[in-house]
Amino acid sequence: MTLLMKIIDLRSDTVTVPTPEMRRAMFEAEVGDDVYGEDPSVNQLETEAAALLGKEAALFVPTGTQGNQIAIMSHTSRGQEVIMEAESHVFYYEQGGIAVLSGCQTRPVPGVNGAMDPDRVEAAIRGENIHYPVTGLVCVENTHNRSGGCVVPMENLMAVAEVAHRHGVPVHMDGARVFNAAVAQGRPVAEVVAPVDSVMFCLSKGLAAPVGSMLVGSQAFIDRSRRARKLLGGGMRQAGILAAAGLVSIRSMVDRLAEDHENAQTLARGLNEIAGLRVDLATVQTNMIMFDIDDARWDAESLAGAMTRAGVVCNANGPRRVRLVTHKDVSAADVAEALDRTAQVVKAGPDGKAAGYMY
Ligand code: TLP
Repeated sequence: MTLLMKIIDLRSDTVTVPTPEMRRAMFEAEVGDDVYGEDPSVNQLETEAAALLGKEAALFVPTGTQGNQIAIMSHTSRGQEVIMEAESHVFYYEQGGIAVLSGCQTRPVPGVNGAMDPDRVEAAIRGENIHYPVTGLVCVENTHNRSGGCVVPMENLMAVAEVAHRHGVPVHMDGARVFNAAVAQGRPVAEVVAPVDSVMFCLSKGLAAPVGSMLVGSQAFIDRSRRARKLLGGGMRQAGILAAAGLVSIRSMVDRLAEDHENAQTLARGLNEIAGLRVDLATVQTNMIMFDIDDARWDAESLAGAMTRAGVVCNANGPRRVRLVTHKDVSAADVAEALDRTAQVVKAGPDGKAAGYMY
């Protein structure tokens, strides 16, 4: 007899698969050629996304990375400097796209749980001097991935945006998970993004659409962004097939993010009780957990590998740090099972065999 082990995939909320409602909407989607502006489903998604975020216009883009890079291209000119948090996705995970695509240089400012000190942002903004590059943009990230999904506090966002705007510098938000930030704070998403000029948010993460992100901002910004998207080869044709799922995401997948946040709390508390693992519970604010490994027998790669072989699929996020992400395809029962398996794996050690599990 073969016993099949359930795989609990906690690598990212990007692994969520579309809901039956999304698949139906995709099957039935009205479509047209979106490069001609004739796809009704894409147009509907862009209209609803702009309204939901309280901005003038929106653009459907294939990925979050492309959305961020288009935003930077649209806000800046070559040779300018872009200020961003030192652990942010645009700085850390986008292959230096800012230099390659926008011809700009980066000015990382260290943050605390993703929040930059507004005074340090102000100090980093260039003054008038013929030797200096011009500061073209400030980027913020909310929620902040590398701090474990922390919410950037509203007062901090407002203070950073106020400083930038006072110096005539626009602000872009990498809001890949901005709906998690909104739900965690119990605020409408429009309020969370009100201080910034443009926002990228992902449909394909916790909101569970198969593909796609949105870029939102002023009409003039979106007009420039539409040209930049075409330049990057991101002008899609009958993209309404994808936008139809995105519409389900923004209409009906937002409120349930609270469940992912509850599951993350349970997971974090459970992990903290496993000898040798440590979670800073104050940083568990949305759907991510970073845990640190104190047990000297393990490093992050070996433990993430052993957990993965035990069906708790996860990634290392540093030499002794592992990241886990909850999402709609992980239930409360899965969380309990993941904790049980993880406890067994850690206890058994890298050379041991945890009873019942193949690794
Ligand atoms: N993040 C992915 C990986 O790239 C790390 C993940 O699994 O978390 N901004 C933020 C804050 C992100 O976390 C991500 C994806 C992106 C942008 C890029 O989105 P995609 O993957 O759609 O290009």
